[in-house]
Amino acid sequence: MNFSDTLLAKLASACDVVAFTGAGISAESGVPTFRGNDGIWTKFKPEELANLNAFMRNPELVWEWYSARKKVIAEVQPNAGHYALAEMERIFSSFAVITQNIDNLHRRAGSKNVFELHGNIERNYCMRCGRQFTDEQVLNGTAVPTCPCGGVIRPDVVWFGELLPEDEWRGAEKACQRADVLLSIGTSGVVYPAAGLPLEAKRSGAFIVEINPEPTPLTEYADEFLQGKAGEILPRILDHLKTKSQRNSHSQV
Ligand code: BJW
Ligand code: ZN
Repeated sequence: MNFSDTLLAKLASACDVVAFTGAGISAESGVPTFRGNDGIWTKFKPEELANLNAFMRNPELVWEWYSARKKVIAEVQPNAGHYALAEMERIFSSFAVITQNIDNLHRRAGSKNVFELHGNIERNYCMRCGRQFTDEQVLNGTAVPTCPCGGVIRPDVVWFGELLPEDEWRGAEKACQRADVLLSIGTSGVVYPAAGLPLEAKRSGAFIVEINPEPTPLTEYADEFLQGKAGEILPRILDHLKTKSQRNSHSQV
């Protein structure tokens, strides 16, 4: 796949860049997506697992699901897509990763400016007193972990019907409003309010690039649709950026 001259020119002149990511960027690390053919929710219905009512009704089942996912995520590694974004943070004057993922793989790849819209599976907290717990403290064989205060402990993730963490959301919105280019990577774009961010960036003048093997509801609004895998396309974009910054540094000598 060759990149268009317009895309290369937009990237060459961009100061503020945002990468908006979803489960697809972690697929090549071995983390299943939610809604793809081998997505998690072909086997489990989201309403049975990712909402507070479901947790109150059947905490054992929800904890079983999260314990299994915590184990998968602890064993996988960031892939070429995550690493390419971490390097881009060193190239652009301002670069933010806004992720819907809870797997912490962006930070593990070296990205620093990360907004986690849906929480982080490595954290847990008591629903009564708010005390934080590590995985070692909660994954001790008890089906539903409890706090010394008697409260039930839950994973620190955002379920349907819950508000997104305020600081992360505010930071993400600001980054989108000032972005010159937004890369929407590996998300089906159906879960709101996160799915509205690329459109908010577009309304503020950003050039929207979508990277996904499949079209999504965002595709018709994207300025460029790069059809394929994040782990293959992002390193190629990075190569172009590096070639360009090398050329610039030679011309300054
Ligand atoms: C690749 C690839 C490769 C594969 N390379 N790509 C009706 C209309 C509009 C909104 C609503 C509505 N009814 C209810 C709502 C609100 C609701 C919502 O949006 N629902 C819609 C689904 C209908 N949203 C909420 O409830 C949110 N809160 C909220 O709105 O608060 C206000 C409120 C308060 C009180 C009452 C009502 C409202 C909260 C949403 C929380 C979402 N949480 C989850 C679970 C997190 C914890 C966990 O992981 O367990 O977040 S749901 C799940 O979906 C997860 C994800 O972050 C999120 C998005 O999924 P994502 O990342 O897009 O993954 P997939 O699988 O869908 O897509 C993967 C893509 O990758 C595909 O396109 C592939 O093609 C692609 N791909 N391989 C690149 N190699
Ligand atoms: Zn407690």
